[in-house]
Amino acid sequence: MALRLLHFDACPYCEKVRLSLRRMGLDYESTVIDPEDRSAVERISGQRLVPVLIDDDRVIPDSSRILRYLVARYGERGLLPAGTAEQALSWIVEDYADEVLGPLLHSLLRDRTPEGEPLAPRDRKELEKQLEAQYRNLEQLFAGRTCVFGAEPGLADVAVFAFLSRLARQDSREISAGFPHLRAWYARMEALAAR
Ligand SMILES: N[C@@H](CCC(=O)N[C@@H](CS)C(=O)NCC(=O)O)C(=O)O
Repeated sequence: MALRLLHFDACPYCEKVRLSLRRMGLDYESTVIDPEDRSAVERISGQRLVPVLIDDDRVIPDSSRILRYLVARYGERGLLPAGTAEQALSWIVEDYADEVLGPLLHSLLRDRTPEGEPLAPRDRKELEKQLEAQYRNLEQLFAGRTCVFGAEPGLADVAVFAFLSRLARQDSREISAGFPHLRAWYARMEALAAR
């Protein structure tokens, strides 16, 4: 087995894959990409987005495809919960993180609409309200659970954390004290990320 990951630090999709690889106990060779120079990514994978996983002669772009490949090739290794319904829900949460949290946080961090236009103050306020609603949902979830499923972090936790942690890292924004259970879960996830 010779896994290699093309990635860069500030990319949440890459963080999702890095943390999943760690959770699965899979070692990999790291190739850090300059976000301004995609030539190596394009040469290797035929497209410009990271992350890209290379496993011997296989080249796999797209974080969700990479994770499905890893599970199919190497087994679940703690990334997925036991039941099939919970496994399906884990993938659904992973998709939610990519499709809801990702664009929302991207707009807030760049202060731009998804089309690249500067955010008007009213639009920014609306996005902040949407983020607050996500926090409220997650607070309720973690008020009743240690992790999304079971006692140990899995795919669903990793996916949500990969995006929320961008706000802390790129904007020094902390989750408010009004969401104590979400904060406690976040601290547990930070410990996994620091391992
Ligand atoms: N759907 C892709 C999205 C990956 C993605 O958007 N990566 C960003 C970095 S976080 C990127 O490479 N952007 C470069 C660009 O848009 O040109 C995935 O899940 O891997």
